[in-house]
Amino acid sequence: MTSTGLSRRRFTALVATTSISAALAGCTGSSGDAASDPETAEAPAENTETSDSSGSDSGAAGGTQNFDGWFDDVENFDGVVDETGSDAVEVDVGVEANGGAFGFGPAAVRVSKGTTVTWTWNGKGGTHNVVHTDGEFESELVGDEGHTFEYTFESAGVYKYSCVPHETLGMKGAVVVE
Ligand SMILES: [Cu+2]
Repeated sequence: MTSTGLSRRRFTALVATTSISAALAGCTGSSGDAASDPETAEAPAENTETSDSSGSDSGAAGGTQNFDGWFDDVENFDGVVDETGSDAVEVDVGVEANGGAFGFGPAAVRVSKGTTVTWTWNGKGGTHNVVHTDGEFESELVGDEGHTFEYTFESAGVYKYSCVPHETLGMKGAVVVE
């Protein structure tokens, strides 16, 4: 029985080594095993970023989400930017809006479950933060250009957030996760 145990162990070791090198090959972008790359496979490059017909064509519930008035006083809210299918989504902090550099750009994005959203400060408008209304995430309060904060959205839902110092001016945002 000892020999069986041994060879089994060697087999396992061999498999482990093989999958590691396969993974490495995938990372370096060698085109050999592209078929199994989920990132390229699942990105159908749909360009709906600036679709402004959000009201008319989608009869689906939430097609014309008003976020319970969350965006009523947000000058730069221009519908929900569809980023579903992207696994990395960026939002600018401090875009020109709401009487100064007090906007999130875009104010509202729709992403797929598991997406990491990265907020990047552009250095304008003083200090900002990114604070979820229900406390699931909260960034530092900073003004440095290039500062980033990221959060990975694992559950479906609507996540409203704001920059606390400028919330009353309309510096508010939302991430819709589906
Ligand atoms: Cu702010």
